[in-house]
Amino acid sequence: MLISTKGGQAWLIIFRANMKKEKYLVTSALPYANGDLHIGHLAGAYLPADIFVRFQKLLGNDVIYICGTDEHGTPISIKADQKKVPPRKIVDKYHRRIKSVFEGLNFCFDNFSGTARPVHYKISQQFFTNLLKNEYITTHTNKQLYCPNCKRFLPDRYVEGECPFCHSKEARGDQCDACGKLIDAIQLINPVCITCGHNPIIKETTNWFLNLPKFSDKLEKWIESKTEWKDNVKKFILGWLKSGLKERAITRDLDWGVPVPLENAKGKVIYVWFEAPIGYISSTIEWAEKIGKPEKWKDYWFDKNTKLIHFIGKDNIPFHTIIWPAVLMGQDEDYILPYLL
Ligand code: B3M
Ligand code: ZN
Repeated sequence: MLISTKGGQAWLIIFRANMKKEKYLVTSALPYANGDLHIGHLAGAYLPADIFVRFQKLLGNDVIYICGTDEHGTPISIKADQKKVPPRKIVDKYHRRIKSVFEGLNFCFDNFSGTARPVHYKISQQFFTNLLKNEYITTHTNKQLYCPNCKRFLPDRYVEGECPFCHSKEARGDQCDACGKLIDAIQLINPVCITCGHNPIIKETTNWFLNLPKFSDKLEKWIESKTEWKDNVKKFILGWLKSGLKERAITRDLDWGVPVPLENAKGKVIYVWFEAPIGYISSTIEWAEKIGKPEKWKDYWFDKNTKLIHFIGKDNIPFHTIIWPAVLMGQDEDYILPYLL
């Protein structure tokens, strides 16, 4: 490599004779399509990825850069309820705005998709069905808050009430900001539906759970082998594994999301953190179709030589190091696992 300056301009000249090409699949966290991007987003998961991708392309390596908007989950539904419009409208609006910011800044995505598209529904449902067939999914019935006025189960962030610990009157269904404790919504004293102000009742509902304990050994071996990972990330995740993984609900009683592909699961959708990372794959499929080589996505996702690199925010680490790899491990095909994040 050589850097020369000429007329005040710096030129980077790279010699690559006889160097083996490397293969990268680079992704940035899918931003929620419920608001505009701010500088923190850009500096966190996008700018560093863009620099990395441009550099790899300059070196002549085989690299694709994949992204899109995350279009499900309560962040979207709550925004839609507040604005009294269908979620689809929110998602379309912010997808357009986010995309145009990225275009204005000249980010070099090879594809920028969205998770409310048919290609994403199809593959997310296949992932779910496969895990079920391979006996990695269980069902449990538990009690949840249901608003008789809105006629629906209330996701955690749809309820407020009195904190059972510190008695602050403004606790949410998942957490109390006054004392910081995590709450199970049914523990709230005098809960109120934030949409209509009525008091919810307790009702039983069945949900599907990812049997994470079944993946513990495999995950632990895999993480131990990750010499490229930062020490603090590794320690944090291994600590989590050692304290024992719990089954995790991967369906929700909501109407906006990827429908659970089962006859007996009407009115339920797949949990956003189960399907959002699958968006990396569906966006790659969309890219392959766009370039007229519909099978080309497999060259990346099924090739052991591909280095899968996720640029994400700190909060997203547990999802990308436990749940997402488990979802990939439980498939019939040999998907690659994250190389670095
Ligand atoms: N949308 C969370 C976030 O924007 C989530 C990332 C998904 S990455 C698959 O921070
Ligand atoms: Zn209500």
